[in-house]
Amino acid sequence: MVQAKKEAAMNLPDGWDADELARARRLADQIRVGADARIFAARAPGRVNLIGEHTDYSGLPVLPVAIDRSTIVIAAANQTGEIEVANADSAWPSRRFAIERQIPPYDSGDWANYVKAAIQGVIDRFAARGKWRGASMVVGSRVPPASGLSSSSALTVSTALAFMAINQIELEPIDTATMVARSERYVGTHGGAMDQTVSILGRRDHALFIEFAPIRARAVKMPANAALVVADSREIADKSGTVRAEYNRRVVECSLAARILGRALKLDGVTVLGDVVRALPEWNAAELVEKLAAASPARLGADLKEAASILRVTQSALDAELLGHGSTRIALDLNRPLEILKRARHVLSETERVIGAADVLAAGRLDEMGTLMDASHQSLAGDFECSTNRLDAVVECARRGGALGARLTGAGFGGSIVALCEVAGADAVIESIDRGYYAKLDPVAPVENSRAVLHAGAGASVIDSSLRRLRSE
Ligand code: NG1
Repeated sequence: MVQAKKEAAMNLPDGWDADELARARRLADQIRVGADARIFAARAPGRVNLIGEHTDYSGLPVLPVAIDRSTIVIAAANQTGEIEVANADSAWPSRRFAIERQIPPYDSGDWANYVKAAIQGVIDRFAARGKWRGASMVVGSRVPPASGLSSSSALTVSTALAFMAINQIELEPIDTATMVARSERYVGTHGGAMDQTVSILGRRDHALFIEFAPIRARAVKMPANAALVVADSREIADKSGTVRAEYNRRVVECSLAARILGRALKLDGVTVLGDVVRALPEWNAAELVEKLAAASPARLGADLKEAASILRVTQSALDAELLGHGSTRIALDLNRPLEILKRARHVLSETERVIGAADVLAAGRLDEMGTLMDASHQSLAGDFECSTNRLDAVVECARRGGALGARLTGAGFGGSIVALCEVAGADAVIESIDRGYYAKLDPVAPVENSRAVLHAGAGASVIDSSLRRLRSE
């Protein structure tokens, strides 16, 4: 829960354990303000998604956990009216920018675009407010970047919370999630709202069953005997380049599938597959896929002409609706056809799996949960085509080591896998990945940084303090 606390240690929001406080203190020491100046420490976790991959932007459910790795932003109001932001990791250079109605982005790939995204999101949400306080910020992250654990959302959420605190804005957690999810599109990825929502609403020892349109979440207790092994393939899923193009392409393909299906079923106003599912309480994936196959070729020309003709709309109207305009316009590779059927088959079958998984997990039936995760990976690899040889290899090693199920987690195209096992079996899974995967990588980097047993941790929160008080907490 997002909560500003003014009091000392005993009242700190969940997630602020001794380690996190020590990190906050070290970061706060880098900010140049007097010991009694008011500072805010915002903490937002990354996430690992258990199941429900590439469903959120179709408005369909997901089942992630917030992890016990977070990004912390320390912020103090400044007099310049600008945002000055430093990163504790020297690989990410300091940045300074003015708070304007439309903040121009840095070049694609610049880390501070996520900072700008957060600030722009707050400004857009509270557009009527004329004057904004600037802030000096220091960022420190323990969520590994580009590894499918949503370091981007941890940064965007923590920055938004810090900036809101500086400007004395309070918002319900669900509203904050909606705002930040939208604002992250500033970086050009047309993502859903899973990452931001679980980062904000996550609960210790629980997964979150999140539904969309509107966002709502139900906590599902993680069985006490369950362990989550997360292993990074060390293949970088860089969301500022080709991965972003592939991701956005999937968003377009899924929306086209939805529109064609909506038309075939005579449903009004369908733009995402979730609209179809919500209109048909008795739906099932196999039947919907069959209906789609009857209404459309499995793949369509990439210039949207064929899709426009099936949908009986003009190509330019479809282009504007699907690809957007301005700095967030999606570029489509016009040499490749758009996959419609396979993408819809993944999203719809995955939705059935997610709904099943929430019940199975709540009942502690880990074997069945593992089977669903395996099926999810197969569908992501085959129909959604977002796995890679390396991700498949790590998944395979986890299974060989006795995992009950394993799958890529996050957008894919590199990044991490998540394996479910019993607590007592976690070491064997890790050993199998070490031996079967990391040992064969060249050059050999310390494996300790690449895989771990992660725990479901608390969602984001803010501490309102002074340097002096933070030091004594
Ligand atoms: P990651 O793994 O953080 O790139 C992305 C999207 C999610 C979701 C997953 C796939 C963003 C910020 N995140 O996650 O919304 O669509 O892919 O399930 O775009």
